[in-house]
This record gives sequence, C-alpha cells and structure tokens, in this order.
Amino acid sequence: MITVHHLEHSRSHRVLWLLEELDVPYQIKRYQRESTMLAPEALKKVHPLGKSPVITDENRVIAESGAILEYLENKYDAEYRLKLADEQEVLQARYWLHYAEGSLMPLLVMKLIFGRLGQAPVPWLLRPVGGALGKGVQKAFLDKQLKPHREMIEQHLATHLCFAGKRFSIADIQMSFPLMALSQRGGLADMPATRQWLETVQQRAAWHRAIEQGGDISLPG
Ligand SMILES: N[C@@H](CCC(=O)N[C@@H](CS)C(=O)NCC(=O)O)C(=O)O
Repeated sequence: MITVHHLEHSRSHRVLWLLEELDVPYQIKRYQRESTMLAPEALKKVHPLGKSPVITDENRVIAESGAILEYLENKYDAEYRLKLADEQEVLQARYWLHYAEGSLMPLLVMKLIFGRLGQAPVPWLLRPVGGALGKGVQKAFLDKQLKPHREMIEQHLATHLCFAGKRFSIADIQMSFPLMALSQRGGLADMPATRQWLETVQQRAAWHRAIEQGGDISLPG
C-alpha cells in the first residue's frame, strides 16, 4: 500500500491529486507544520531532508514531487489515463515537470523569504531595515527575474490547452503549485490564460477529492 507522508498546505497535494486521478488506493500519514512553518522533525525519520511530499511504496522511499509523480504514473497508469503517448507532448510535459521545481519555485521561495524580512523572527529593531531590504531585492532583482517566466507561461497557456499541449498530464499537476504560489506572490492579473487554466484544473473532480483527503491548500503570500 502506498503511504503519502502529507504535510498540510504543501506540495504533497500534488501527489494526492495524481493518486485520485489514477484511482489508486493509498493511505495518508499527516504532519502539521511547526509554528515556524517548517515540517516537524518526524518527517526526517522517513527521508533525511524531512520535506514533503515523500511516499513509501513496497519498501521504497521516494521523495521530490516530480520524481514521485513520474514513479506513480509509470507504475500505476497502465490505462494511460494521464500518461502521454505523443512524443512532442511527452517532451513538453517533461520540460514543465522539471521547470516547476528547478527554475520557477526557487524564485518564488526567495520572494517568500525576502517578503518576510520585516517580520518576526527578525528582531523587531531590525525589521524596518529588513523590510526595506526585502522590498528592494524583490523589486530590483526577483520581480525582474520573474518577468520572462510570467511571459513564457502566459504565452504557452494562451496557445495550448494544457502544459503538455492538448492533454492534461502530470505536468499540469506539477505546475499547479508554483502557479498558486505566483498568484499569492505577485498576482496573475496580467496572466488571463494562466488564471483560466488554474480555474479549469481546479474544477477537476480529482482535485476536489485530493482536498477532501488532504485538507485545503492555502499558500502564504
Ligand atoms: N523540491 C521539493 C521541495 C519539497 C519542499 O520544500 N516541501 C515543503 C512543503 S511545500 C516542505 O517540506 N517544507 C517544510 C520544511 O521545509 O521544513 C519537492 O518538489 O518535493
């Protein structure tokens, strides 16, 4: 039986979502975030980094959401519910699967950190300086870095139904998390096709079943 080590409000929603899409039985082991928003120490007993998602299946421990999605699809999608056959779509899906965590999320995590330099746990005396520094780095560096990403994603979704092309795939599941984070950290006002895509995928029955199983997902701005 697959066990999903599920941290609340986290990337492990992706794994629950895929399992629901594939209708594969699984069990959830739940973890609450600490007051620091970090994962509890208990997750380090499953995998040395102590991050979520991580799954166990037949004595295997698999971490990294992209690797987990690929593993589950290869092993449990014999019916090609989401698996792609068209070579061009397979290549596109692979690009977005890796891009989500390799290129986009690091900038969004930096935005989260620099956006908090004016808050606890930064000592209160330093918060005005920290806040100003954080805003400056966001404006001068991060927002500039993010601009071509925003344009590339919007252009892609304005001309394709899904990240792979025409068919919904694990690339859409993987991209959902950074796009929810982007919507909190910069907004999607100038990205109408991306907003539309997000609304559409969030209407899928399996998305809702994953929320029922794992709890709502709200990401900090
Ligand atoms: N690249 C990894 C990132 C894993 C990750 O950072 N997960 C976050 C939750 S969204 C986490 O465990 N945060 C708690 C912590 O860092 O202690 C993946 O895609 O699985």
